[in-house]
Amino acid sequence: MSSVNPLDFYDVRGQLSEDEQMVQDTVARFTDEKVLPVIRECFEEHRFPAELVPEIAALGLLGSSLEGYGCAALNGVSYGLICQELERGDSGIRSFVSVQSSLVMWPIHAYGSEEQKQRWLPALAAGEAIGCFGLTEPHGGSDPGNMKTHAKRDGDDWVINGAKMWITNGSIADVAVVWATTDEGLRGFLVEKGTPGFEAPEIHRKFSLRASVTSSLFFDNVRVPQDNMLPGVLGLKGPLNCLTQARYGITWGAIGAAQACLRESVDYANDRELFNRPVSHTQTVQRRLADMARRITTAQLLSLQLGRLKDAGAMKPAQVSLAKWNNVRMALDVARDARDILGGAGISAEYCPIRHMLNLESVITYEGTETIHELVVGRELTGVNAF
Ligand code: TGC
Ligand code: FAD
Repeated sequence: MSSVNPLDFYDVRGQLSEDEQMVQDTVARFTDEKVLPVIRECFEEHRFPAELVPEIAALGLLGSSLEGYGCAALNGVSYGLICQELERGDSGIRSFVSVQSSLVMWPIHAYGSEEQKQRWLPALAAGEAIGCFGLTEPHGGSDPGNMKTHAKRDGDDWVINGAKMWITNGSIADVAVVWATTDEGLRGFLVEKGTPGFEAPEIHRKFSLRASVTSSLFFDNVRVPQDNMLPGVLGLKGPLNCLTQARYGITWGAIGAAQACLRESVDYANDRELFNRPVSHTQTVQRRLADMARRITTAQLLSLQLGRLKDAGAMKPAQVSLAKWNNVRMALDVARDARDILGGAGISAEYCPIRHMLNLESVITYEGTETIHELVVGRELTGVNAF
């Protein structure tokens, strides 16, 4: 039998420290024991499994890279492995952790006042509070520089008007990190659930990320005190820096989804007998499986190197764009191919490829569409902004 691990062809695990391996094993066990048994039903019922949040928090997976405030202070590679193992279960679970960690806790930690950090970070790390990140607006998410939501100073308060769309965790969030234009430039605000004029209705009828909550946010003269403004950043680089953290995690997460699809394809092709032999004994199917392994392997090596750069403080946004583009495209192609290798069974939720495939249609769109990331790399190569 083969001496290589089909899901880790180049032994990326051998490059991990003992601590990193322990993180991977812990999250893998959680996915196998807690996520996989419920996720198919959650996807079918369009339900986020909120009952898993306390355990996700107890494992230290929320804000895992942050220091202090009850956070685990793990390195960037460990955060990547967390995303990979969670998304092997479902992109919706990884999404929950990405948003809470990279898009809510990270900006409060990086840009918040000490009072804001004390108020929110321990509760968010413990899963006692949930957060969401409101950047995208209904008229076009790719160009957040053209933001319409605005906040106007009124004495010691700010008054926010506008709307956000496609916001993960929106309806279940206790606090929303909301980006709005002001007379001074773009600013971030913490808007608490229940603030008069603030509504967060859920978006229904999704065919993707069905095990995740996605919402609109509406702000009708929402009054928040000056103390709820994030003092540490002004301008579009504020939210874009958060996206760099989350996109990095997604590069790893996509690998997990693809690994689940490859595993299912190999098992199915070994079992399925056609023309008096397992379909895995045909050259065509072997080439397709080999191609999946090739693409997963290159994505793994990309994310590992990106993680090492991140941990050395040397990771650049354009490098994250290249990996987000490559790895999510890889995972979506692998999921579609896996769906086909399973034939008719591939359209059934009994098997994971169709669920991953549908989820990855969101993953390739959110956190910057594939085109946006191609154009970021193009701009890096030419120096010309072609957006
Ligand atoms: P541009 O002029 O390029 O930049 C404005 C300022 O931002 C800085 N910057 C970045 N900083 C950190 N990380 C990055 N990736 C950055 N990219 C740019 C830049 O240096 C500049 O700083 P300064 O100091 O000079 O002012 O801005 P632009 O308007 O030309 O836009 C560039 C573009 C198109 C790349 C950007 O708008 C973009 O990334 N658009 C895509 C928007 C997006 O990704 N939205 C995601 C919403 S959140 C989400 O989808 C969550 S899903 C989560 C889940 O469920 O898992
Ligand atoms: P548009 O920006 O309208 O893009 C439409 C098309 O135009 C795309 O194909 C795009 O690639 C293309 N395009 C754009 N610009 C150019 C160009 N210059 N040249 C050529 N083509 C171009 N946002 C948040 O703020 N917070 C969240 O928590 C969040 N969660 C999400 C969860 C889900 C399930 C989904 C689907 C989205 C989520 N988003 C979130 C929004 C997501 O970030 C946006 O959908 C994404 O940024 C794209 O914006 P858009 O949907 O408005 O598409």
